[in-house]
Amino acid sequence: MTTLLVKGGKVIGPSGPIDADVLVDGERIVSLSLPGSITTADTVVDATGKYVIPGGVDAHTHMELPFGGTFASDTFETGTRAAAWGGTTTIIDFAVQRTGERVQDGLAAWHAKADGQCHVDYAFHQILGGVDEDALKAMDQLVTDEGITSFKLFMAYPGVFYSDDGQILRAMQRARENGAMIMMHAENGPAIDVLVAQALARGETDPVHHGITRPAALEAEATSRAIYLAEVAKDTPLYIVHLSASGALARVAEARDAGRNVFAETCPQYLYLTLEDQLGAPGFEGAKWVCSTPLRSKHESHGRDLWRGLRTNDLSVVSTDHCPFCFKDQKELGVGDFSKIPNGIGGVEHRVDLLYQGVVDGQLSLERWVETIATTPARMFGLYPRKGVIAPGSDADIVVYDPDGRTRISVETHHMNMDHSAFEGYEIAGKVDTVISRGTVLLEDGVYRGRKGHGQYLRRGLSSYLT
Ligand code: DUC
Ligand code: ZN
Ligand code: ZN
Repeated sequence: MTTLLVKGGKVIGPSGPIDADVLVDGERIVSLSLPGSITTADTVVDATGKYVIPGGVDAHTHMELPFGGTFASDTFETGTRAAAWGGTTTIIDFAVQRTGERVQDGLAAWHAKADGQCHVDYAFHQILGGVDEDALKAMDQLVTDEGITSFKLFMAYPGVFYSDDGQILRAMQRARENGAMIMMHAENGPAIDVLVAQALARGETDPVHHGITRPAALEAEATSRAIYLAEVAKDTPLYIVHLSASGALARVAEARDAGRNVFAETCPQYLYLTLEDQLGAPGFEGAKWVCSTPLRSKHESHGRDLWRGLRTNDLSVVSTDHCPFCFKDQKELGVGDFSKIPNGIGGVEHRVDLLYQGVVDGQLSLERWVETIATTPARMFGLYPRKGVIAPGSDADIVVYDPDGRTRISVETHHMNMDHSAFEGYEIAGKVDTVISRGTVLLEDGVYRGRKGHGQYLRRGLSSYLT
């Protein structure tokens, strides 16, 4: 086996920063030791003056997702390469069962897209596009045989991914039995469809109306309903995805205060971007920021509340909901009708940096930064302690992060397959310096050395938070 030593850095773990050298043998971490106590290794990475953190775990991506008559523009190859550039060494993507399709066929199609293509390790959640007797049986089989222990349901998108309350309850009851996590897209889709039709009838066709017709109240209502349905299903574990609104956060916080098995994630776009400044950009420009849940108004308290929720652990995880579409030919499908703009923002490359900016701004501690981007998603989705921590026995997924570096986000320099950036021009204090995945250096001195096929499929266990 070849050894690798990451020396001189400050290792950030759940119990705080410690000065330690990290020794890797093959694909695993074998020890953390006093600085300078190990002097030889086949490869030495100098982390002096830098943070040494576990590789990022992005628990919410959509490579090649079919949506609105097109496909998300990152393949597993381009998307995982961009993830590696940004310090994310594990993604959990969503395999899709379309309505009318067998769950196992949807899953097989996802494996076929990803197999041999990935630069970093990957796992799958399963989207259930139709909850029926077969799908319920498939849930058991995926948990037992496939290492897929979480299922996403949609309260939005009637006619596409939507499940009604009865279907949701049945899937939750099944999850309570087999130990899986239910992930919920919590927006009231039928009510949104009414608002969308009314807006279009009034001639309101610009991208900003995507946000106006998906009001925060319909996210809070659906979040509350999901929490009640999970209670009826004997407190089945529930994870609210891409939470963007203060009202929804309040419902999650209430449930957590009551000791319920309720968790939530937010995404960088909801922490930094707003309905007025981005979605409301002049003309059709705002289409770049059409995603669901939508960006929220800066005149309300959403962004501030989300940062607080991250500090208090009412929000446990930051994922990207990476779902990129090019402006040309893809977002443009919705010129003259905002409801035809494919929903999604690409950001898999920038999550680690954008959340480090939260540390610089005094919103998060260093430990909380690492928890929300790596440790907690690994625990939440059955990948811990293999992923999400720098500890003996864990995979050697390690990022050396330079707090004195600077990152400027731009379409000119990013590696995602999209013709614009949702964070164009953002300057961040901090920079991904070196990226190691299972003992292999992917990025060093600004030079990318990774390759497609290095990334392996990860079978996941049950959530560490399961009670
Ligand atoms: N939201 C998005 O913005 N894109 C894909 C699916 C979703 O729920
Ligand atoms: Zn969603
Ligand atoms: Zn999503």
